[in-house]
Amino acid sequence: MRYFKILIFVAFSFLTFSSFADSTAKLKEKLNQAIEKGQTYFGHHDDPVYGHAWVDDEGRSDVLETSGKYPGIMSWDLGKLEWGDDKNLDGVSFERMRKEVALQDKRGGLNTFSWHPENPITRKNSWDTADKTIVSQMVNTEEGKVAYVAQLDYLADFFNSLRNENGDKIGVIFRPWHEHTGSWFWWGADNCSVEDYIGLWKIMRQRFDEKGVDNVIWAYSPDRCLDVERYMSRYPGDEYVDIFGTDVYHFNDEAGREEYIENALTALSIASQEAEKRGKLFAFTETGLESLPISDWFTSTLLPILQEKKPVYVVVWRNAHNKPEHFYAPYSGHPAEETFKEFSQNPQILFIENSK
Ligand code: BMA
Repeated sequence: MRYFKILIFVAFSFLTFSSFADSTAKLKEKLNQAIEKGQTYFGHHDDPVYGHAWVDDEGRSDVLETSGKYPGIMSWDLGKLEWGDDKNLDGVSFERMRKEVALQDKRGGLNTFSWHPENPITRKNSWDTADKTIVSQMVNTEEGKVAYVAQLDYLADFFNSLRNENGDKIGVIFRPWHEHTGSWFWWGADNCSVEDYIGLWKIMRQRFDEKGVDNVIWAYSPDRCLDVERYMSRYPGDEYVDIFGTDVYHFNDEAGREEYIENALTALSIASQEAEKRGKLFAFTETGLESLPISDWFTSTLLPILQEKKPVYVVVWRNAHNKPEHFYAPYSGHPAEETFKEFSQNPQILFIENSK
């Protein structure tokens, strides 16, 4: 009887472990294959749910309409899921997001998530930094922790619900608490202590483990850091991070081009060094030039950076449907369309063929 119990226990552990291994192992394998071939998945935020001057048309994508292919990686945001809302902060329905994640997985592409939450204490948005005690309350007070964990439960349920046609979980990337080395979010450097920031990660991971979330791999994504001390200053620890990321944007059009290239190369070198030391991956977790005033930006500016550094993926930000200047990928008819297409045909850059 005793042996029987042990046998059952071992079988059960194996089952749990293999289901853990399955979704994230598949994802890691894909990422590793790209690295071995020196390839970079190209990503676009909210790509198939809206674009420049259109919203909610199924099957559309500005990237598809300009390059003939879907992005290799879709980027999504969970902001407002922390209250159990139906739609995120940019109006994307979570139901639709779930469906699109499965479609992208079926196409052979990847999915990554960021989170711009409202804080659980005063319920102000991510950019409201007036109260510098928010993170400390979430991490150090019983009431704050309970409120934070209640938010996390919505996220955990959502991740657990990401399934393919067979009902198996889909492995995805999550990069919570991003750009924390800047101070524009309430979890940013000037708005909480190092220990409390790391506490956000610890509580999150503990809760996700309790809720059985086993299909997430984790990305750390400081904003533009030009030295390793700053980059690593709030690093939560090797057990919390799988991918070393960095967010670097191109500002000031042509005048800012050299500076952007330098900053991106420096930040990516730091991310890649730290990743390599630990046998982990690194990625260009967010970038872009708003409105693309440099029409060959993808081939003249981004491509050389990717060729030199070879991050496993790069994500450009969203093409808003209701803010005409707020776009980072070209749309049909935009002057950057032609060279974007050329970029998409480069064998190093991974897009996904449209299977329709
Ligand atoms: C910012 C802008 C905002 C958006 C936010 C979260 O960079 O695109 O309009 O609400 O990201 O997606």
